[in-house]
Amino acid sequence: MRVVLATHNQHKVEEFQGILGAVLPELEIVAYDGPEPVEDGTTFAENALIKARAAAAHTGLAALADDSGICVDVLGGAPGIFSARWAGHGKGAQANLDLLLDQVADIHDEHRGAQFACHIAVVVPATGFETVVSGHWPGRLARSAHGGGGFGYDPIFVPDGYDVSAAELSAAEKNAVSHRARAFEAAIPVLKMSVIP
Ligand code: ITT
Repeated sequence: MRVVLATHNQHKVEEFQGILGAVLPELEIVAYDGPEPVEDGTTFAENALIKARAAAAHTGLAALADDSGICVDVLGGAPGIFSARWAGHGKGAQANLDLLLDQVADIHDEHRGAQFACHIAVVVPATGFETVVSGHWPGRLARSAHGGGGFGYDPIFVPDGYDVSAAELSAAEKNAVSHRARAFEAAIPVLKMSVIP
């Protein structure tokens, strides 16, 4: 069964394959290379649906999309849906991360709470089925970047229960406990019901 994954973020593709490959081997995940829709939703869920609908409409296949980001308590949940472009369009992950560290530089350790959020939309054009599931990964912001694994804000995110950043975890460890893994826990029964014959 072929399912199109509506992302242009190669790191997400690898994490999807790492998480899904073992659990639902009957799904063949194909990367979406069609036009990118404008992500003008106001929530993770709206943006995930916008991306999945565009890929489903373009390919005719069942589509999955992930909208995700980091939400910092003292910033009222920001960067949130703006995580990919927090320092401005096209500035890149390092600039985003540096800006966020600057913004919380004066914040004491006990107030540096943050969480990653991942919303996964499932759109099945053949039946009109649509849904969005989510997962969260609580933790706190480090004072500086550590580790070379993962992507995005991983080097400055210390998950609850760990003394190291998410970028210091192996891919398998991150894929077992991350926001994306938790969203998939919710997505798997939905995929079994809506996509797999
Ligand atoms: P697509 O829209 O093409 O899927 P994108 O990277 O633009 O790719 P989002 O709009 O969902 O995707 O933005 C997600 C951003 O949130 C991502 O670029 C990272 O900065 C951050 N992010 C999401 N998941 C993350 C993770 O597991 N580790 C670190 N940072 C993450």
